[in-house]
Amino acid sequence: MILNPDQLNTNKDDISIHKDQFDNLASSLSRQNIQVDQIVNKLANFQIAIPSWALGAGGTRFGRFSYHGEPSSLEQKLEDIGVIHSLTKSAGAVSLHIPWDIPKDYNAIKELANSLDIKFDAVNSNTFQDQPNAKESYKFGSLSNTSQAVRDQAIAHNKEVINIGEKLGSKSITVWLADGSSFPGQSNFQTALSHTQNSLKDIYKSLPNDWKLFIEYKPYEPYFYSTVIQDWGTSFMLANECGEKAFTLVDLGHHLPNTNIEQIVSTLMLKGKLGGFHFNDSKYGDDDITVGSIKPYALFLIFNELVYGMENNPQNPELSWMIDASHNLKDPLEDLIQSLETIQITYAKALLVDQTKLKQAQENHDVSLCQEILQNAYLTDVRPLVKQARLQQQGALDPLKAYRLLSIREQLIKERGKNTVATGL
Ligand code: LRH
Ligand code: MN
Repeated sequence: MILNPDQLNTNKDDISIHKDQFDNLASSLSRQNIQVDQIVNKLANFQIAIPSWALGAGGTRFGRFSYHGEPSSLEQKLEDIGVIHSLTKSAGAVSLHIPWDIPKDYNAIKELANSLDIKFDAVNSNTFQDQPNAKESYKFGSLSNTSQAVRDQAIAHNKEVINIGEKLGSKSITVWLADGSSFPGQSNFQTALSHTQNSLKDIYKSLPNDWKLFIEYKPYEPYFYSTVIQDWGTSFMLANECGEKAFTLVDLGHHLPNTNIEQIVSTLMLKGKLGGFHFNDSKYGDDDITVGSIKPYALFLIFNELVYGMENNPQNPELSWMIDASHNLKDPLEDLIQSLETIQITYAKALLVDQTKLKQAQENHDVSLCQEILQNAYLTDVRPLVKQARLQQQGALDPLKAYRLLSIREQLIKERGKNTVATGL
């Protein structure tokens, strides 16, 4: 399914209402010496990678409720991302998970992605599941396993993932390890960490010069007592040991309750070791639900540190922006459209923060004014800016509304039937 721009924004009233709202907001922001065009351009250039493993219905150990019309091939997954990108103009990249999404025909896949204006962001390795006919099992770990043979198999897999990424034009690999233990005494923490360090160094040696290695941390799940790469500090330490092309990846759902994630982000940027994000939201665990659906202000505080860091930390490279979600209830495409919208809105609010005034108030210990400056930006309805950025690129004024008006899910079911199942989580 390919969408063309003149199928969008057919309701002229919506356009004129938007114009009024945008003009009002733009004039009030200009009076505060805010460069509205700059913000709109930053939003237009802000592209977020869609996870190839989140285009079908997710599930839990208690069950999975299929969503009809799911993509059953990488080609169909790219088409679905193409639909989201046509509507939002902010989903111009895909993050593949290997082996769930190994291309059969690399040239065909690259041509299709190119025709849909989709780039290949980080590729993800998978040493948390055993593949059919695999010689070694990852049941008791992969890069940290006590068995050299298992570690070698996992290292070889990661090198294969880099090769696949190179053929597609990707420039980074994300390594997330399930490795850990579910019972006290089950594993020797030091041995597990040393094996992991040496295995990552081995993988790092195969990294092309212009590539990055993202080390993703997580406190628990699938194991419930310890995780080898449990927190940002462990990932940061492992990245430093590997070298200048290794960075920490922050998955928002990978923090214990009430963790100050914005402080972690600011620390990693100051140290030049923040590689990128897996955006999602959560109430309790790694729930992988719609971005900003539970803690929108926390996401704003994270973006405030990102904006400060992008202005003040040239030592930190350009970041990789990716969503990592699992859809148990919503239409996967609607869920991703809502997440993209929230990320854009939150970035826009953070760009309204007067960083100079805030720094001054912080220097003066004017605590109340600090909060006023932050919340003035947070409480500004920036949706006209996000809509303007989309309109400038022939996207939909209201992507979710357009998705429903065009009956895209119904068309996908007609094309693919009710029982197709997408690979992934
Ligand atoms: C682990 C994780 C990781 C992916 C997986 C799909 O929880 O966040 O990023 O490999 O989800
Ligand atoms: Mn993740």
